[in-house]
Amino acid sequence: MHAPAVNPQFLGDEANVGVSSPRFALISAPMARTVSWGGGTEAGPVAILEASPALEIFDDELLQETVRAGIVTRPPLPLEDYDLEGACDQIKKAVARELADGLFPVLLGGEHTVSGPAVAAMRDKYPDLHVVQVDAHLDLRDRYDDTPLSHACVMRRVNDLGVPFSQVGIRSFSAEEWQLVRENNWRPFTMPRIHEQSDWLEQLLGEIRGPVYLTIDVDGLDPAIMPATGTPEPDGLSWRQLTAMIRALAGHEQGLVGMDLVELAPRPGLEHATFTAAKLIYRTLGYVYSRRMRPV
Ligand SMILES: [Mn+2]
Repeated sequence: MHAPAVNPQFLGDEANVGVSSPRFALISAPMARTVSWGGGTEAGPVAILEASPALEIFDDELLQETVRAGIVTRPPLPLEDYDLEGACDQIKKAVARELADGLFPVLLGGEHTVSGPAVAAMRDKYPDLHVVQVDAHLDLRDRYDDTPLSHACVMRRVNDLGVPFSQVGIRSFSAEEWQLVRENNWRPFTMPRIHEQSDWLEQLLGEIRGPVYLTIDVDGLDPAIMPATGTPEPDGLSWRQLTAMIRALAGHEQGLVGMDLVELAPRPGLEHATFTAAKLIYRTLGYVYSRRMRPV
């Protein structure tokens, strides 16, 4: 199977604003090889792109047309031509290409595995990179289903790279993962912590020194608004909690330098979830484009 002749574009025809040097590049990585349960994440990128023309290009919070920054959509990466390692290498190269051209990469998964090679490319350009992971899960297993490249291991691989990270929205993990957290004195922003500590966002900003790569596993959001994912865990982040966090990150010191959104598994009847993912991406790009806002 090869990519269809016509690839949908983020925001459809409204993305064609004639900007000579666009700011943002969307890269589709429809990988779903190590999925535990549910499945369907390979359909995430095209579903987001196809839903996106329904967005208002005038952002209702930022009161700006973020599309004027220039948003280009690349053809989907031909990952089916490669084994798992080779596919990860293609993702790393694709992200590195955008960075070399001065664009802000926006990677669309696919399963969470795709974030590992993206972070590797980002770290090559930004040695003091900090990863902020939005997720229900720690994803700190060393191996899962006999592979170190499982979606359930992605933050362990980020840790192997020596990149510091903060984890937000956490509410599902194994005993071994929690032991690793305790041994390293990591302090993930679990949902109980977020509910109990009203200054959690200031605490998060306080851990961040360098530019931020944001990886959003959509299961970090509450399944009431984001049911279309493989493992929908109750008691997740609200839209307001998540967008307030991203707004603060974008306005903090060196801000955001790249992002991904992963683990969307579109389902018939749950089109609002796909639309929510598309709006979350557009809102995040809006925060990056407009650094006028104050953090927190
Ligand atoms: Mn997850």
